[in-house]
Amino acid sequence: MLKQIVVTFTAFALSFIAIPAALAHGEITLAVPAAGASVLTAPSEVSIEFDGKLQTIGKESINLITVTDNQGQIISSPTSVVDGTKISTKLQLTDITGLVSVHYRIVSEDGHPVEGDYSFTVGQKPTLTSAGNEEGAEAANGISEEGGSNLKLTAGGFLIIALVAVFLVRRRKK
Ligand SMILES: [Cu+2]
Repeated sequence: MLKQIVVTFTAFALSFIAIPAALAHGEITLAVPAAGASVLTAPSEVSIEFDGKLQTIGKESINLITVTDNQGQIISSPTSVVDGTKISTKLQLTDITGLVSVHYRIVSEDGHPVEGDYSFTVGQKPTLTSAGNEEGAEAANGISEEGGSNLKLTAGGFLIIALVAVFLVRRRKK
């Protein structure tokens, strides 16, 4: 009975190990304004820098930032400009306050599409951007990156528990 549980448990733990692969590319290194930041007035543009060059295919806009205000209205230009590792878009409407949402869809250097969202707030006392940036970038990546690494960690924990269990069962039999 115990052995059966251990075997099931190990299989369950192993099923998680296979997942991690799609990590560590298309990560944000700098976002302006930073994710989670507060700025007094709306910026004229929103830019995001990634850890690798963005892929471009001809003139197709496969890399795009879409910025929306707190009413869900799109306030960014329909096109984004890609320059190496950086993508930016002009804001067409800057007379706004409140939560501004940024959605990005890029193709990373290795050809993987990466999507994400983050937000910043307009109309409030500015936050310290130097300290906020890295955390902000992490928050922006949160959906895919953190989720992945947490999963990895959890799987690792499961595996260790499973191995200890197997060891104990074997010892018992002797
Ligand atoms: Cu990739």
